[in-house]
Amino acid sequence: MVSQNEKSSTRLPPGQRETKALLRWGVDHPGITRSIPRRNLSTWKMVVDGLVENPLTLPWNDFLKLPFTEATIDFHCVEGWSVRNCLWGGVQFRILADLAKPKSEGKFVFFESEDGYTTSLTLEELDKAMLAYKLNGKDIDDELGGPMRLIVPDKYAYKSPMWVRRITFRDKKDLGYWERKGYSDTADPWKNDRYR
Ligand SMILES: Nc1nc2c(c(=O)[nH]1)N[C@H]1C(S)=C(S)[C@@H](COP(=O)(O)O)O[C@H]1N2
Ligand SMILES: [Mo]
Repeated sequence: MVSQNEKSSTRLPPGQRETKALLRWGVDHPGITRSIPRRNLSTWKMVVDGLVENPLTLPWNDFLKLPFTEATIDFHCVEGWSVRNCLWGGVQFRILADLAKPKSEGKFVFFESEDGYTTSLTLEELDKAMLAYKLNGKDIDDELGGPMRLIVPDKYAYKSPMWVRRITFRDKKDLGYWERKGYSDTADPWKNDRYR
């Protein structure tokens, strides 16, 4: 198997062109709502619930205590732009899943964000995902999904929700915002897998 890093050093997925920086929400392109959710770390909480043995409600300070890792990951928007070598820092999704202890039937993970955006992935697809709060060594700006967003390597970016606030383990697949509108649920940029 070719790793993400080997792939990114040689080529971009089909139909993608390189841009230098991530597009800022509400500045470079419109989101699903006009307004950008502004962080309030004193009231921020992440909820992990559904089919888990141990539901979690993590305030910001507790979230920061989870083990920190960094990874260099390319970013591919389904509209055709890619940003190479983003250095994301945060908590591996697996660490949070291990704390929440999904039941055997809870294999479908549904994400809800502050702006009403949703997406979903299987536990297997989330194996290398990160709940990121740093980008290139700095806190992630509100315009780029801060204080915390999911980053899923090797999926189009609509599978990387910004401003995540709730993660629910379910026993069936429920489609997210763009997937319901016709975008691919598997979203593999290397297969040009854009539409359902
Ligand atoms: N909450 C939320 N997350 C989202 C979206 C959104 O509208 N709301 N858009 C997705 C899409 S289509 C893209 S390309 C990226 C954009 O991320 P960026 O603003 O960091 O470039 O966020 C993804 N995650
Ligand atoms: Mo996108």
